[in-house]
Amino acid sequence: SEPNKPLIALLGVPIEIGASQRGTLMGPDALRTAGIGRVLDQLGFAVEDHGDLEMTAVAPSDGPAPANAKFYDDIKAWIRALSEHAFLLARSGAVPIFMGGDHSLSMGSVNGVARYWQELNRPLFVLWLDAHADYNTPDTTETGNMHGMSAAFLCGEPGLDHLLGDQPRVSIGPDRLDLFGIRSIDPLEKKLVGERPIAVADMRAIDEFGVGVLIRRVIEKVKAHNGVLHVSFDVDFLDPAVAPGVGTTVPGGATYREAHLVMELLHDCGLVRSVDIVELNPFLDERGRTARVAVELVGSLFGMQITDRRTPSNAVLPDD
Ligand code: 4U7
Ligand code: MN
Ligand code: MN
Ligand code: MN
Repeated sequence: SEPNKPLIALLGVPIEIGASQRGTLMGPDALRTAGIGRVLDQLGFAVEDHGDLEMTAVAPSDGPAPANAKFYDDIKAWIRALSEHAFLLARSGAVPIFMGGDHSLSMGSVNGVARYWQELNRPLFVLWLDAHADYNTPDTTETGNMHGMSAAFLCGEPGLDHLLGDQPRVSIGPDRLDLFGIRSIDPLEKKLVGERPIAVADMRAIDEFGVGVLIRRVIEKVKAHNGVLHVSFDVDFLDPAVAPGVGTTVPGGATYREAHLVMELLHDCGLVRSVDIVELNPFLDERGRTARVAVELVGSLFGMQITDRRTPSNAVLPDD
């Protein structure tokens, strides 16, 4: 690919068994159909589509699967393969975009990129854009669905301890996780999140302070630690009126413009090094609307602007 263009690597991860509703396996192709590659190409990136991760072999059984983790053996095979692939994509110098697939895939994508940044001694922070906290463990889950456990796993919570097998496990630490947009959390999950030093911008905080203030707070924290940022974008972060194509809709989500502003601010900070787009369920979508919105948001995240004028950073006085 052209040497002077920044590189984006697309990888489809068509996993659906982490969720209760079937259909997220069609997510990667819906994002392609909605033009994710074309949009990034037009923004000046060299885009490499690595196709879909394929699950050829199921990992050999290494002990009994934990109780309350549905499809554990199949998911662990996905996660191990994905963690290795994510590590290699990050090491290649590309910004990887992991196209789901349900949110269980983040256990592999984030673990893999975290392994790369750990080798460089740059702390990785994770921004979790989601209606849900995804902070269940096999002990707290009410459903057994592993897409509700990924953030907890990444923060080193116990219960899925052998999931990665021989892959090195790199916990990000709960103080490096930002839950953003949450409005549905289970009782035991809420208790666990409350006991951890996790930053939470729930929908009430977003209503009170606006996404501009709250995203800047996330960005300042990452900057203060000389860190980099992974964005894990669950499309149910969006209000169901904007994004009907998800299996776990929760009312009261981010508006179209709130979500774009989040992405625009993230682009401007220059710290985003990897992205998940998860939970898009084309089987539940209305004429491709949700896939199209997701691709438009990816556009904003990678530099699409309404005007090409610089925005003042303090929102009061122009910079010059
Ligand atoms: B998603 C849930 F019980 N908390 O654990 C659970 F409400 O990736 C939902 O954010 C999890 O969409 C949602 O099953 C997972 C449920
Ligand atoms: Mn495919
Ligand atoms: Mn999620
Ligand atoms: Mn969710």
